Parts: sequence; structure tokens; C-alpha cells
Amino acid sequence: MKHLPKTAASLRRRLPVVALAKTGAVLLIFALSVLPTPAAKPKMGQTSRLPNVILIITDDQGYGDLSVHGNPVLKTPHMDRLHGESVRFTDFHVAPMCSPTRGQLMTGIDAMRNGCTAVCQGRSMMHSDLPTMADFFADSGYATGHFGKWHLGDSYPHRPQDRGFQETIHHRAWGITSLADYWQNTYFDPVLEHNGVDKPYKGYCTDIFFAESMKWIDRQQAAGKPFFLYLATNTPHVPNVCPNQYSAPYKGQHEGKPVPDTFYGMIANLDENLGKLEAFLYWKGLRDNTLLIFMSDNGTQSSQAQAIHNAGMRAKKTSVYEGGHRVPCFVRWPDGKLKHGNDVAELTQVQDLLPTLIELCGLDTAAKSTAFNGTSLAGLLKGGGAKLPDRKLVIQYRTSGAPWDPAVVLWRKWRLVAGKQLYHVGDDPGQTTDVAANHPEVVQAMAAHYDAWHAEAKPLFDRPRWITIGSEKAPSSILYAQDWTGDYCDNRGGLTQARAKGYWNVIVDRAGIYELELRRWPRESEKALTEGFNGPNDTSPSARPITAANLQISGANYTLDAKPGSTRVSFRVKLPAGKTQLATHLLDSDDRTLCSAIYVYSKRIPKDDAELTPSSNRKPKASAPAPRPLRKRGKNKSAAAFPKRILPAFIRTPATFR
Ligand SMILES: [Ca+2]
Repeated sequence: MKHLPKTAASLRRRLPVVALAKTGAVLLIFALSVLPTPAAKPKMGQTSRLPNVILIITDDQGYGDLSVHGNPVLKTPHMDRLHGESVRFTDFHVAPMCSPTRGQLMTGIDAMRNGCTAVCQGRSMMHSDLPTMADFFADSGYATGHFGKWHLGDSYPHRPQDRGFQETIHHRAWGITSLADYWQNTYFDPVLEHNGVDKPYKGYCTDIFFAESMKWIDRQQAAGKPFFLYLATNTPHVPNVCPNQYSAPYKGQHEGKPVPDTFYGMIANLDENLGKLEAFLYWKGLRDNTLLIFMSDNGTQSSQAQAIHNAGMRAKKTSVYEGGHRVPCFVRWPDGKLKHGNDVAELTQVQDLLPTLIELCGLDTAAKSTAFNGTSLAGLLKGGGAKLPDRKLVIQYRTSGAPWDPAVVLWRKWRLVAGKQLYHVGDDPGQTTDVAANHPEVVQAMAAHYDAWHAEAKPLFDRPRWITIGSEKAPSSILYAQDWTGDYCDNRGGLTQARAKGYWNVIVDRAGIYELELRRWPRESEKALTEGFNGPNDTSPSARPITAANLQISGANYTLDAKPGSTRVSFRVKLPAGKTQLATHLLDSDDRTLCSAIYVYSKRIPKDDAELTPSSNRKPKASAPAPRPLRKRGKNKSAAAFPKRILPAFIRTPATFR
């Protein structure tokens, strides 16, 4: 800090106090309010002409979940401040759900075309031959770091470290407490995956992701490298958990409506972390040459938040109405001389960001495809009267790929929903009145665009997404149920019920002997195959009478009995290189299928004389009858999927924030 001017240095010394403060929001507002004037600002750290890039994406924060967007309850002073300093895209669209938005962000290509259209069932992975945003940055000399949520595949070659990120600290799948996440993880003191290794961390998840991001930036600055930071928080997605100090101000009602205190609390915590990051960038001398993007990945997740303030839009997360997919997007780059403090009302989409960053940062594109569905927004960001070409956009997601299932076409202010309903969101922002009958020529033009788009996109949607086992880069790997083709199974409810079935599309990278370990519970749980959620004495339907396991791969069939009390059934099989399907069945005493293995641990065995599992004619005879239901249908993807009696252990909010 010796290079700082005296006044600035004295202010800098206050920051650790701010960073450690348990009630940091007030102090931080103070700290930012006393930032020196431009003449006194620090000059250290400008080690490269290339701009640094920070892309912050929050999870399930709707357009209305910011005070600057008119929320009458929630206070987001740092997001509001950033809004004031940024170019704001006010008609910016994503997919209505986590993974498809992230796949479109990473590739600049529509979800139907890049393969990642849903959150599980093998549909949360992008085709591995597509370059990602991180690849473009890494190949242009940038350090690339990812912190937080990925949700684009948890097995090689789909993990962030396989897709261009040199450093990653993340949880697996859709969030902390998801099926692929570390056993019994919580938002406090979670175990996270650091460059492929599970490690324990201290603190609240969002605080960890911001703090680790700043440590990583520090290292890049010290090394004199430009950096691309992808900071993707798992909050404010469910489960709704935050330190009490953030939710306490939001307990109660607003105009007779219940306030979602923990949901707003998670955003308040995010806001405070954004403020800490902003102060950090300032005092490191990085703020002016850092291109910072702030956005969300879909509409609000909270029905209560939607009722309080949804910025006048219809519906929320998962909907193809506006409230599902129009989100905030702020861009700030002081040295780039963008037209800051300005709204851009043109129709824009998340697929535009990669071509935008390539143009603004002058990234190397020589060895990669740039056939994006997005268009660079650099001209709009710089002002000067630039306009985009008149274009129609399509949002389609989920697992079917069938026409309009579900989809919306966007053209200027027109929205064609499900191929039939037409709305003009300029005249009718709440999409209350279907005007299709009054504008048949608009419907026809938009439907024709969709038909041509779908005809081209569907064959790309149909391409399988492959997980590779036995690669030199990942000789051991874990296959998770959310990445299989088959039944919906990506949360702890699916894990606990253990009824779902599926198979994995697998590429065996190198011929040889493989050990495939079939489990129902994750390895770190040390739970037996038959055990219920609450332990060996649990007689609830979560205890499953598994007595054998069946494996089918590369045209061969194997069945082994499970040893009483065992946690797994392991097979040693010789596999040829190439594409295959890996299917598993966990069997009852009549060889009926109870479910597939929820986890398969794969390892290539270098030793050629390993004893092999003999192939067998013993095959699953039928599906076992389902046990009595654990929960009502329609509840999933949240802590609510847990049987009620075990719910508190997972989503508890500690009385004090450590
Ligand atoms: Ca989301």
C-alpha cells in the first residue's frame, strides 16, 4: 500500500475493519461514500492494457428484486450504485431456468443448439466440442477463474476446469444440497470442489465465493496477468438460508403480503458482498480497467417476492412469460468509455455477451468457431447511435425439444408465446391481453421465424452429450444421476426415494480394465445400499431392499450379489474404447429393479492382470413395485423435497453467523 497517496492509504487501512464487520453494510456504505475524488485515486495495479473482466451472475434474482428497479421493501444500495454507474440493458433476456441460461452465456449459442436445455436428465451439459467464454479468454492470455455455481455438468469433460477455467471453487449441480453436492452440505461451512478436490471452507457460501474471488484476483494482479472472473453465486436460489442478520430486517408483512425474509436476506448479503468487491477493486487500482457485468440467470424464484414487486411483469422463474426471462444486466468499464448511466432499451439476450466481450477485449478467435447466435453489443455500450439489426429471438428450453415445448419468440416489443398468444409488452407489460387476433401478420411472421429456427435447431438438440471415462486428464470420475438420460433425479428427494432409473452416454477414452463402483448413496456418506436416510434402523420407504446390482456396458451384462451391509457393488470389467451406454439396476431379492445406481464411481485400472467380473445372463426381470409415496407430486428441486422430519437438519439457520 506504500504507493497510495497519504489520504488514500489512511482510508485503505479502514477496509479490513469493514470487511470483517458483522454489520458491514452500513460501514461499507460509509466507506464507499468517502472514496476519494478521481484526482486522489490510487494508481497501483494497472499492469496490463487488456481490460480485466468480472462477470457476476446471481441465481434466481428477478428484475424486480432490486431497490433501483422499484422494489418497495428490499434495499440493494450497492447494486443500485452499480446501476447508476453502468450501461443498463432494460430488455435483456435469458432462459427461464439456471443451466440453459449458463450454457447460452458460456457459448453464445442458443440452448437448443448447444445441447444444454434443462437442469438435469442429461440436459444440463453443453456439447463438449463447443468453445466456451473461458476458452476464448484463456487462449488470449487471460487468467480464468470460476467461483460459485456451474451447473453445466459435473463429470469430465464438462466440469469448469475442463471448459477453460484454470481455477475453480464450486459446488456441484444446481446448488448446495443438490444430489451431486457433498453429503449433508449446508450453506454454512460447506465442502466445495477446488480444482477437482473436495475441500472444507469456513463461513457462509456467498461470502466464501466473493472472498475467494478477491484472493484469486490478488494473485493475478501480483502476477501481472489480465483476468476473467466468472463469479456465479448459488444464492438467492433455494434453499432459502442466510445469516439471520440479513433476513431480520425483512421479517413481517408489506401491505398485507408476507415478505420473503430469507430470500431478501440472501440478496441483501449479496449486495453487501458486491460492495466489498467494489471497494476492493477501487483500492487495488483495478476498478477503471475492469469490465464488470452484473446480471441474473432467470426470473425471481419467490412467489412472495413476485407478489410484492415483479417490475410489472407476468410470472416468474420457469415461465416463458416475461417475468421468467427478462432480467437485469448492467455493464461498467470506465476505461472503455462506455456510455455509462444510460439505459439501452433494445432487445438483447444473454447469447450476446460472448461476442460482445470478444469485440471489447479483442480476444483471439483464430482457432475457434464464432458462429454465435448472439450479436456484439459493443456498439450499444459505446453509444453514438449504434443500432442492432432488426432481429427475432427464440427462447426454448426443457427436455422435450418438441415445437413450442415451451418456447417464446421475441421481436421488438412483440412476444409470441406457445405459437398462439401474442402480447405487446410496450403497451401491455403485464401480458394481460392476447392480441393475436388483431395482428395475424405479426403472428405469421414470428411463427414462420420459429419454424425455420426449430427445423435447424432440433437436430443439434438431438445430439447426445457424452461423459468420458478413463481419460488421462480424469482417470477417475463420478457419474451422477442428474446427468443420466432417464427419470428426473437431481435433488435429495430423488436420492432419498431411490426409485429413478437412467443410463449415461459414455465415451470410454482408452481401452482397458475399469472398476465401476455402483452406489446408492455418495461415497463420503459411508451409508449402506439398503439403509434409509436416517440410518440403519430407519424403516421408512427410504430404506430399500437392495440385494444385488446389475451393470450393462459395451454390449455385456454383469450381475453381482451385494454383501449384507455393503455400501457398494464393484465390478471390474474390460472395456473397448469408444461410445457406449452405461446402464445400472439395483435389484431386490426377486431380481426386480428398484432403481438405478444414483452414483457410479469409475476408475481405470492400469494393471492388466486384475481379476475381472464374469459376465452373466442374470438380468433384471421387471421393475419392483414403488413404495408408498414419500411426498406429494410437484414438489421438487428444493429442501421441501425432504421428508419433513429431517428437514430442519439441512436447512437450519444458525443462531449466530460465524
Ligand atoms: Ca437460476
